[in-house]
Amino acid sequence: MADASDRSVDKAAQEMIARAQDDDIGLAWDRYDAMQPQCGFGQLGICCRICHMGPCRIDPFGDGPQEGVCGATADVIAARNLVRMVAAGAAAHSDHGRDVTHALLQAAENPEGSYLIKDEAKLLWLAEEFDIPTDGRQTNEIAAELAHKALEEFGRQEGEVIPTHRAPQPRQELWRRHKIMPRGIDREIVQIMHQTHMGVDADYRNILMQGLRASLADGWGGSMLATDLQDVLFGSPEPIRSQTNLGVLKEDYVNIVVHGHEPALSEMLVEAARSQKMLAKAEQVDAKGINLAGMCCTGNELLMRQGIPSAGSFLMQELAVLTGAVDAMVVDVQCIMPALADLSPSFTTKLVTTSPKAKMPGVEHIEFSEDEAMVVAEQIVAAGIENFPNRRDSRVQIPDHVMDLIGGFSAEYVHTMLGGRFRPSYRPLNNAIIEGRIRGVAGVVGCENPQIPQGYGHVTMAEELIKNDVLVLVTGCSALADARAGLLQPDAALEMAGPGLREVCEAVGMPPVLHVGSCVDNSRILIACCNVLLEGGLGEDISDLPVAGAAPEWMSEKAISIGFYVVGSGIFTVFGTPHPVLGSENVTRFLCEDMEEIVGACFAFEPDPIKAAQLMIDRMNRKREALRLEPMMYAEAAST
Ligand code: SF4
Ligand code: MSK
Repeated sequence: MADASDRSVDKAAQEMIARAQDDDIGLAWDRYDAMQPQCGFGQLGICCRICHMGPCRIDPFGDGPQEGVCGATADVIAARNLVRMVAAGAAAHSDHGRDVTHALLQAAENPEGSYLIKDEAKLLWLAEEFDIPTDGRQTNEIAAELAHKALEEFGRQEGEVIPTHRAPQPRQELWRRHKIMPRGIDREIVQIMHQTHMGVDADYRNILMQGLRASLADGWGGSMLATDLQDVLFGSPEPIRSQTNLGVLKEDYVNIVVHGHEPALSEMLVEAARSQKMLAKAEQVDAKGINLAGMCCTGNELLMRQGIPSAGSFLMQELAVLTGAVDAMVVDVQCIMPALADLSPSFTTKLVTTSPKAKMPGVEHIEFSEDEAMVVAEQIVAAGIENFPNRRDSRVQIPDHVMDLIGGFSAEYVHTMLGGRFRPSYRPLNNAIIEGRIRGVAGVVGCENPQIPQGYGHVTMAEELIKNDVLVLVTGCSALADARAGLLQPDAALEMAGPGLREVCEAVGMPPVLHVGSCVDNSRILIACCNVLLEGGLGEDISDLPVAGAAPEWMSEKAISIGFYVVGSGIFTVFGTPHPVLGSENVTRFLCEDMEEIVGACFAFEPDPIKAAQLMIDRMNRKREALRLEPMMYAEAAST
């Protein structure tokens, strides 16, 4: 039996993995082991089941078939499979964005309803961008018009998605030149599905370029709108203290874990859980109170805005149930393991699905709708409270591991954090890069995957980067892995950061690893790059900047879409495990070399997080040289 420390670097996770092993309960890691050997054709991306003449597969050794029944080559098959992953990932992000837009419309049209508009300044800023008159108009009127216009953006048939115009001019011109400036996300995804239908596009390059275009509609459209409109509705994040790991669950409280991605319901759950009505109900079942905790990106959304503690990241969803202390796990969409349905009853956890898009057989479904948000939220909290007396105390085992953290860094807040309330500005960040205190900025994002010990890739990479004076921005499960390791605390800077980065962190009082949000909030990293360029002195385009991206433990199709739009925006990006395309030399070369010529950045695949960090650092050094920046201020930081 595998040692728990081979499965996760985190002590709380190890404790629960060991518990599962003792009780002979299979977890994602065990199911992964049972799946070995995994299908080599699938791993290489050269099986096709797009039409019913197939399934077809290409012999990677060259002895067997080199074409499908229709004549599709490994290049065509691998490219088609990959961009279909982009389509699915972009759809997930952008459908999330559309749901937020509906919630904004609900808030605007029904001021007495569940939602309020919390960030009017951001609403007005967006109104200007969308050419919406504001003089003499009520906030609600403006919000309604913005919601309608934003909804039109998702389906935009012609022209350019409006937030793409936030990108620097040279980037916009590059997108137009290569015909990848995106229209609406719906349009681009439909085009991917058509282009990759049997017997349509047989040019792997053309297929991959459409993948880029659709991903840009996600990053600069669907995801960016999701982030912006969530900020308008629920407030733009500002630094906030919180905690993470399974130890945030409380023995004597009703524990409700919210898991998935969308904050529209979970924001209401926060209010419901704090209400006197629900607290009184909890008292009736002898609970000391109601403890709401996050999981995955719904958790990140609540953590960033409300300071709600996070119980964990993707691979911890089953482990949270194993504590026997979760009275309700409420799931919305994305990254929810179907395995929860069988596991939950054994540990008296009431699993509740809430989205019409994500149900599970035999699991209670309490459907969420924006127009009855608070009613549904109260119903769900009540279900958790009613389940509390069913807990079997002898089965409760909450690992004693909790880590403090600071989250809530938005691209906008960086202005204030660095420049102060009176002179908000990116100038201090630009100067720190120009003078060689900070080498560059890395975005380390994405999931966890049982192929890699949980957290090893994220934490090792982040530590290596900060040691080399690289400021690290994190989102999603990467942020939570670093948080568990203590990297989201200012003190971490003193102990681990290189001397230049340490100086900056000490002066500002910030951690060297900044939590900027959930998966859709990777758009905040793009905006931070735009703000740096606007501040001046570091080039004209995003591809000029000493920045890099990484997804060391990715698993989701959303990660492929994110990778595509980040590279398409000009940022070199390393994936820990390769995209499933290695069965096609041409597609692999396109991703890892040719894209450099087209969009000024490309992918690399590197499983060793230290080597991957070094690739990112090399890239930053080359960009620094091209910009003729000062040498790094402290030479010793350059060595790893
Ligand atoms: Fe086979 Fe071509 Fe059909 Fe794919 S599209 S399953 S390669 S015949
Ligand atoms: S939750 S997409 S496992 S980051 Fe956003 Fe984590 Fe990846 Fe889901």
